[in-house]
Parts: sequence; C-alpha cells; structure tokens
Amino acid sequence: MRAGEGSIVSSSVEEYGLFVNGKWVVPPGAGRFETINPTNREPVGSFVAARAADVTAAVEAAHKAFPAWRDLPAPRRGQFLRSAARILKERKAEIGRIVTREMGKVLPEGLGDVQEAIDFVEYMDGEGRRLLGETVPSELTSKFCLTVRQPKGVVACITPWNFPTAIPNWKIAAALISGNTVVFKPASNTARCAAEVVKVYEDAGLPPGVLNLVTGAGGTVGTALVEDPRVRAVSFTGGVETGRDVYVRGAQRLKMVHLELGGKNPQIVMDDANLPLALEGILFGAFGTSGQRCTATSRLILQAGIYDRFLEMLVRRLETFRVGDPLDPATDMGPVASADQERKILEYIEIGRREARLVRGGEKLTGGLYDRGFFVAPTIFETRHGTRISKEEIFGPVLSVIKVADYAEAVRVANDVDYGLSSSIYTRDVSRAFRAIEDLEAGITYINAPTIGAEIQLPFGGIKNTGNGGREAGTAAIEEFTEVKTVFVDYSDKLQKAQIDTA
Ligand code: UN1
Repeated sequence: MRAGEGSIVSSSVEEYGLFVNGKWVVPPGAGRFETINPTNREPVGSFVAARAADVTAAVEAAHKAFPAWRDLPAPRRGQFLRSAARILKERKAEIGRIVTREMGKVLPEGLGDVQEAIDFVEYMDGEGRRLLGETVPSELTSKFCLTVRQPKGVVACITPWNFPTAIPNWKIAAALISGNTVVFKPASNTARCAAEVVKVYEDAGLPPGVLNLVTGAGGTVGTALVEDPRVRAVSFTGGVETGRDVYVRGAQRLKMVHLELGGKNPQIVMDDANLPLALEGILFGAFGTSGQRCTATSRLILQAGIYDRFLEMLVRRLETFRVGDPLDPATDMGPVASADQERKILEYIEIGRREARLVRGGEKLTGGLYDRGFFVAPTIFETRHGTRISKEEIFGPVLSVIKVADYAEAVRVANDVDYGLSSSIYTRDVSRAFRAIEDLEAGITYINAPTIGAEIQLPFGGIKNTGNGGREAGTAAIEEFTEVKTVFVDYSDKLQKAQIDTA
C-alpha cells in the first residue's frame, strides 16, 4: 500500500495492516509480528496479529459484499481478474524478488511463482465466460434439464509459505470468478507476499469487501475463520496436522473443506532410463525450492542394474551444485524458509543418521553467508524402504535413495506411504510407462519428468493423506468453489410426472 493509505512506514521495517472492506486497517491495540529474510534474518515486514474480533469484522465485510458480487455476471467479474493479471505482469520482477527475499527460493523460482499466479488468474478470467454446467435430455416432452453453477458465499482461503503468490491466487482467483467473496489468511512467514497479492487486487479495482486479508496465528485467525457460520467453504493448503484440525472443525459445522496436504513423492528410475535426463530430473525435483514443495521428490527408487552408476552420477553432480544467496544467478539452491523448517529438517537428518547410510550432506551449512541464514546441505541417504526418513514427509532437501529389483517392487515401494500427491517414472519402455500411470497411487504421475512443475490448466491434488478428494487448478478449481444447481423447466403447460407418466 502507498504511504498515507494505511501503511505506516517506520525507519526500520515497513508496517502493514489488515485489508478489510477495501481499506488497510490497524485495529487498535492489536499486536504485531515480523517476517524475516531466511538468507540473512533481516526483517521484511511487520504485520498485524489479528484477533478473533478482527476476523469477524473481515467475514462481516465479505458477507455484506457477497450479494452484489454474486449478481455481477461472471465475464464482468473476469475483468477484475484481467486487470489483476496485467498488474502482476507489470510487477513480476519486483514481486518475484520479494518472494525470494521473504521465502528464500532462488530468483528464477521466485519469478516462476509469480508467473504461475499470472497464468492462473488469466485462465480464470477465461473460465468466467464458461462456468460450465450440463444440459441433458428429459424423459418427458416439452421439458428442459440443465445444471448451473452458483457461488457458495463467503469462503476462507488459508495458504502456505512455499508458493506465497501462486497458491493464494489459485484459490482467490477461482473463488472470485465463481462469485464468492473471500477472507484470505496466509502463512505468517510470508505475509509480505500476501500483502502484495492483495495490493494487486486492490489496484485492479475490486469492490470493497470482495477480498479481505487477515494475518496472524493459525490457532487464532484460522480457527475463528473456520468456525464462523457465515464462512461456507474453506480451502486449505498446508500440513497434515493443521489440515485435519481444519477438516474436523469444518465437519462439525457441515462445511465444505478442501485440503491440499503433504507428499512423499517418488521418482523411479528403471534400468532402461535415459540416465542423464533422470539425473537432471532428480536434481530439480529433490532440491528445487530446497525440497519445500508438496510435490518435491523425497524418494529416489532405483532399479538394481543402474543403482551404483546412477548414485555415483548424482553424488558427482552435487559437487558442483551451489547453495547460497538465492538472488545470485549462480546459485542452485537457497536457504530453507525459516528457523522452524531448519530445525525440523535437521531433526530428520539426525533420525536418518541412525537408521540409514548418509551418502552426502547431512548438516547445517556454516561460515560466511551461511551463518546468517538457514542453510542445509543437499542431503542424500541410502536406505531400505520402511525407515522413517523413507516414509515421513520432511519438506526439505533430504533425499532417500532406495534400491529395488524390478518394476513390481518399485511400484510396491512407491505406493507404500501415507501420501499420494505426485510420482514420476523414467523409462524408455512405453508399455511400462502406461502401466505406471495405472499403478502409481498418486494424484499426479509424470513420465520422464520430475515430480514437480504441474501446469495450472490441469487438476492438482492427491489421494490418501494428501487431501480429501478434491482438486485445485484446472476446471476442478471451479468445482471447489461452486454449488451445482439442477434446473427443470417444464413448458408443456400440464402436470407431467417423472417416473410415472413415462412408465
Ligand atoms: C505445492 O508445492 O504445494 O507442481 C505446489 C508444482 C508447482 C506447484 C506446487 N506448480 O511443483
């Protein structure tokens, strides 16, 4: 926000308010928290720790704005998305740098995060001209049967820190084009990115109350949102534990809760694979975003015939893999996102040291720049299937390498985890590749490509503990945020009884 329009610019760190009913507000007496740059611990922004009453005010604003927004034809709602996409494009370089500063992913990925937001917002603008229903024949004469999509009302979008502009936009743009109004609760450690996303919609001229931002602790803000009776649906991306809590609270109130949770995604490399290609795939899949994608590859399942050779190729390649300042174009991998992340990853590395063989990395990096931020070495363990590191989500640059005898064992190992988001197989055997599409228990399967990098025009989501059945992105995004109404139009001018007059 611009100075004088709600922002209070202090000499040290910029302060942000909540965005409620079209205004940046600082509720009297509210506490604050800061976000920091994980590369050097410098502050990035200061934000309001909203309380339950502040959440209520945001829901109230969204509730009041709903009727007029719902009544606006979807293609005209799309015009706001078109403006938002244009602003995002104009500000891509600037916002991409903010993503890198606040979250730590390397700059090309920070820019990619914003590009994914742009792609999706543009795509949803187009969806506003479809919002497809069905028309089907009636069993009676002079009768028309169809379905239409209607918004749910006020929806809550609760988002993680790992894609701090893309994932909020996946939810917000889909919710808005469908005619809902939104209360947006971002992860606390990327609140600045969230504020930038909201500013984009503000500058796009979105009517007051249609999109509201509440920052603060999940236990307070998230809970108040999920429990408010006016919030009709909750879309949550984050960890399993919080997701389960959100689901249970929502279930008690019979709300639609959409969950996108963890992953333990495998890349399988068969003996017949293109090994240099599979090597580039595992580097990007396992260590891109410092392993902090829900889709990141955390298990490398190698067939015995290429096991030693491929592991050696990987270890050799990592000798020239650079960990450092994510703004430096020479850097391959930046820090992990926070002190909490670093602690959790190092704990798992300790567990791995006890139960598996450490091949490479396995430590916090120290010295120079490393001492100021949260840097963990790209880490590789050789392990048998079944160890904790081979089955639990770590969400960091830690890869478990597992040897298998054949395709059947590869699939058995790949599937024997609690999650089912992404999966990948490298093989030159086309029949086996198609077989794997059927066999791998996951919402997404890649053939000869890494487990990360899904495109926004297709559904995104997973099975087992990864979610509760829904999908984001693609046309599925519209399903997430709409109710289907079934309509029968009888123009026969007489009472026609289905199932009775047709027998
Ligand atoms: C996530 O990590 O939750 O498919 C999202 C990908 C990205 C999105 C990841 N397009 O890797």
